[in-house]
Amino acid sequence: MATTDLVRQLEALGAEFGRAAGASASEQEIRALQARYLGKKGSVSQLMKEMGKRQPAERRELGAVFNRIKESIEAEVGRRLSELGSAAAIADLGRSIDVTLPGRTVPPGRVHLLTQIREQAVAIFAELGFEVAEGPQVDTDFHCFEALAIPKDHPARDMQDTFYVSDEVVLRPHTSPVQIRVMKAQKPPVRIVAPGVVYRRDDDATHSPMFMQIEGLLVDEGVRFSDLKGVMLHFVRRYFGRGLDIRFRPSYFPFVEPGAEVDMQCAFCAGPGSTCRVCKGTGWVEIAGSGMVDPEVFRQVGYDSERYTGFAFGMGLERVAMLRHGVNDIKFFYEGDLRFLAQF
Ligand code: 2NL
Repeated sequence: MATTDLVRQLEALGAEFGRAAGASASEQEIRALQARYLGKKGSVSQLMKEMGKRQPAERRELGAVFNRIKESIEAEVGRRLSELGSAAAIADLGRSIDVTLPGRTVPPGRVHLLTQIREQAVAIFAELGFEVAEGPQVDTDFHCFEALAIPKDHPARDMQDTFYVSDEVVLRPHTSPVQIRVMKAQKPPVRIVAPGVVYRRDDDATHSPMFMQIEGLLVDEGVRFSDLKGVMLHFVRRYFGRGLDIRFRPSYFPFVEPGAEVDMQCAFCAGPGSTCRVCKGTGWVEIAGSGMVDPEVFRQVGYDSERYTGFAFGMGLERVAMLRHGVNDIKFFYEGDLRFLAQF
């Protein structure tokens, strides 16, 4: 190729670059274009390979042309970049911001209904001198069953009802193991409530595999069933208000003797004979299980059952919350739906 043709072609590439750069719309585009001309395999670089085949004099001349084209391409890149930059800055200045728009408010959070219920229940028992005790949610067969005199063949120990981690370790199905631990650790008098989550293999409109319970335990000399009655009555009156009454129905729990279920008058209806769905027209709703601590439990924790007596009770907190607020499905507590939760 004649030197003059080479020079003409280089000039043409330079001009071509100028037009393409003028039409490019972003830094990325310009950089890509630059690589297509000046990169290792770029069109300008390819032509310059011809230079090697020339005599020294021609080589000098071509070198000068090459440098001029290369510099003009680089200058063009710089020019277009600053052009695009100022166009962007101007567009930015042109944006209008409505400073009168109200800000986006972050709604305040709130304490979950179940937490409120638990705190209120604890506060009511605290008025009677009960202290809060806590313990692990994963506990041993001994703390959950054996120490409570629950026989080996009792249905509660069945795999159908309890979540087993291993033969000897379970997810606690009640908070009684907390009380067992406290009794093993300290002498009477004991006056505690154990609130917390418990686990059972149950799942329907009124049962959840994980739910919240509060149990109470009072052990001292001379504790009687009437003390239990007074504590339960205080709780119901403080929690549900008004002059609601309670009643005890004989029932069986392996860890108490005698045992009783605690009912309170239905807060939703006029009483027996109504069509109330909450109490099914009986006028009473069950709220807890209770009883006098079985001497076998005292033997298991090393208490002298000749000297001490005690009562215990257990309540499902979801049930209490459902009764108080007219909630008809336990799943509302766990779904995290603000349309429900924000009402409390
Ligand atoms: C229910 C029944 C109950 C207890 C829990 C208890 C704990 C110890 C010793 C004796 Cl350490 N008893 N707890 C007693 C009777 C009933 O709960 O239906 N709960 C929802």
